[in-house]
Amino acid sequence: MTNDSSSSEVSTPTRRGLIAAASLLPLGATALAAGMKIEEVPSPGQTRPPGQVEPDYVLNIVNKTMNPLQTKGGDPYPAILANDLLPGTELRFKEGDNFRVLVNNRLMEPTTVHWHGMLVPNLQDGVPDITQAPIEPGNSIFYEFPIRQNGTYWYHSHVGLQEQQGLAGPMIIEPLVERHPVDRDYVVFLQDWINTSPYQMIPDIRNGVARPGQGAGDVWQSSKVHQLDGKPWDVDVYPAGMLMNGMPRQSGPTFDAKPGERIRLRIIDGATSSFFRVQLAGHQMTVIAADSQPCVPFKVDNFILGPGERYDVLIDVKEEGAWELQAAGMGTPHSAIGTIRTNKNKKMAQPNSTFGKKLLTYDMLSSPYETTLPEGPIKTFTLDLAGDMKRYLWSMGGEYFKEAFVPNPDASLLEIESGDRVRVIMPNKSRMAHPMHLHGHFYRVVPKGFDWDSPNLPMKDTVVSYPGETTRFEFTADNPGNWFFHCHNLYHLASGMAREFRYTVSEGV
Ligand SMILES: [Cu+2]
Repeated sequence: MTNDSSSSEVSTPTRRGLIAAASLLPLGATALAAGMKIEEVPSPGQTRPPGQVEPDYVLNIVNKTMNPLQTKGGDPYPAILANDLLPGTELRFKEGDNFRVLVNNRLMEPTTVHWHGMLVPNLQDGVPDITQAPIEPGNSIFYEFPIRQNGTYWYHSHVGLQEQQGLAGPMIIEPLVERHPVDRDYVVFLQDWINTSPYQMIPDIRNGVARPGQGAGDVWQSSKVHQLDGKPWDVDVYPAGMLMNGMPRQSGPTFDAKPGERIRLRIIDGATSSFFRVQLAGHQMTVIAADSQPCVPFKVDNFILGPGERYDVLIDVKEEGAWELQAAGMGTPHSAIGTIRTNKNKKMAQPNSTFGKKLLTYDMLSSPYETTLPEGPIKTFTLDLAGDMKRYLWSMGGEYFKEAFVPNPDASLLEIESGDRVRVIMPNKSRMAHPMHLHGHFYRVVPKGFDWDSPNLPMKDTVVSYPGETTRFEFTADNPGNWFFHCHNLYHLASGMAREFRYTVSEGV
């Protein structure tokens, strides 16, 4: 950091009594400490006093009412957005740059923003009560850290259920050296939407309300629900519809192309609870990265992503035409739809109603370099993923994390030490798929059929654990702090499905 004021310490007491968020506050703290109103915090391009660091982006977190699915007869519903946009402003940086983002909370409630997949210093991780105090109404936080990675990421609120109200957006880090030069590079940001209050969902589920999430004017066609291999895909919240880059299926985004071009799609599941199965009419897709991390390129007909996951794919456009890009919401009758087209007059080719056979599975992902971890003391955690469906509480390792909808939390810390080789084994004893996300680290996933010693296992930050299966991963403890580890289904998180990894130091050291 170049800002002298960044060294000032401001202690922010939290529930866990540990945290000092101070060194990440150069701009906002300075402005606020000087008694400036929030409106007076300068925007990019405005002149600042010498010595102050400019943010590259300002995210104003605001309320708005909207009906993004264009539901007939649906009343606009209160949304929470970054810069009035759904999804929020795309953040784009270059590897090696400093990440400098000013977040202004212009809501009447607290918020934070988490930078999903970023190897941040712990205090910049944006998790209330674990790495920082929530940003109170009218307050600001300046997040700043060096960027030492590249690829496709996203950001989202980590307070309450604000993510379901729209507070999420894409974040792209361009590499210093591009492995896959392309003619066009598009972001495909997928979200689910409900035309009602997300805070009603868990009470409704607990009260046995049919199809929580369905509001006035919403349509749910049971005969058209997307399944996997003819098996039901369980959902507990029933979205009103899906969005691609904030647009509903009837008027989705168009991605222009020319014959002969190579296109990169950065597909991000920024949904609250929805998994998507993605296919493109008339094309296979070459997968080149999973959760920002490169993989040996391979072709698939389609893939499933869970909330938090990202896949980067290449498409070679061979001829004139228009092709539908479908992201089918698993367990729902809804899809987000876009079009890749070379010619405005062409009729759009639609994908087959049955998905192509070659579905991406984790055992197809292979890192282009060896990912074997350095030697270190092996620490193994076995954490059952389970749900108490009568009370609608979700647990990891039989314990419930303190969250809004958890009456009696008892989750203990998962204690690790720097240098540990941490192994996590998660038998999924529930009927639902859980996208399990670890903050602040990438881990190597050990798919079925592989063992801990396999050299080229894929690196990820979010892994889907399927019902009845056991998911395994390992990481080196190399980023000290308190790190959230949770299911990225927001309703599962809010009802207990989370734990905290905490770095400790052995006595006597
Ligand atoms: Cu879950």
